[in-house]
Amino acid sequence: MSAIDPHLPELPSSVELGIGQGGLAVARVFARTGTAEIYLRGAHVSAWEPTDGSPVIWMSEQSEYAPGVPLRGGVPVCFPWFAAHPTDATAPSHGFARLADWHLAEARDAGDDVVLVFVLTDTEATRASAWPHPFEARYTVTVGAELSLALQVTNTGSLTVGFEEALHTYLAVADIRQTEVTGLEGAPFTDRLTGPRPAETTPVRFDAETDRIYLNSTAATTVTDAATGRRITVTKQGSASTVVWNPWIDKAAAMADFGDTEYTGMVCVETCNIRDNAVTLTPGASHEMSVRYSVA
Ligand code: TA6
Repeated sequence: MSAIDPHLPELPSSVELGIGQGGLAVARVFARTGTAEIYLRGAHVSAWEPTDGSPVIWMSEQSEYAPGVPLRGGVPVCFPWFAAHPTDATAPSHGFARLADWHLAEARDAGDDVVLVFVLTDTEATRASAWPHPFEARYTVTVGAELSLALQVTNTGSLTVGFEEALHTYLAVADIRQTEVTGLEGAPFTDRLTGPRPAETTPVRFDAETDRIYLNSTAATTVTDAATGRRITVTKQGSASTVVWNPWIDKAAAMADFGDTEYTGMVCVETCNIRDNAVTLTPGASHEMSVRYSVA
């Protein structure tokens, strides 16, 4: 039990709970091999930095930290739908999970790493939402020389349910115009701007707004940042969809919480189960989607 909050677990010295931007509760993590920050709003990883490297997770300087507004950058947890809700125009983009206050259920040292477990269960608000089902989501964040994220969803209701999910990760790059994403060659994709596209044999490169959905793709990907030589490898389990996104100039300028020139410093490689790859859970069943980021 912690003196700070009777519901909190005992915290190891490597984890501090404090107040971050906008007065929001934040967990600051100091593992021997890496540091991180996770806002309890949305269980939102907003920073991760291996001790021998530079920041890997990107956050916008313009991000808002206000109720009802998702943080811009980091790792938004998108659940139980992806992007706009298919039938309810009033429903928030990418679901309610990233707007909800998650509970820090566990925090412990694990060798050189630190493990935190955040939990979100159905509330009056979610039961009144476009997805009113009972559920428990457990999100395990492992911080160290690598960053590992695992989202486990359990159907605690009596009906079979379907949902979409995404760890919508913003990765920091020195220059998007010298960045490429490999691992998706040979996979057909849908470009949200121009529709279904045939597989390509070349890496994904960026010279315009890029918003690609790869379905039935379990491949690991690597983001190569030629300007610095850094490679970020994204390895996933339990995920059949990958999204690659950069807003480029016009869309960046159109977003109030995204600096007009910030598009050059980020790329989203998102670990998902969306559209045809949505998850179906019978009563009592669980599903886990996980992803690991390593830097070379
Ligand atoms: O990740 C792709 C995407 O669906 C883009 O179309 C863009 O809308 C992005 O997500 C950000 O969505 P948000 O609701 O966070 O502004």
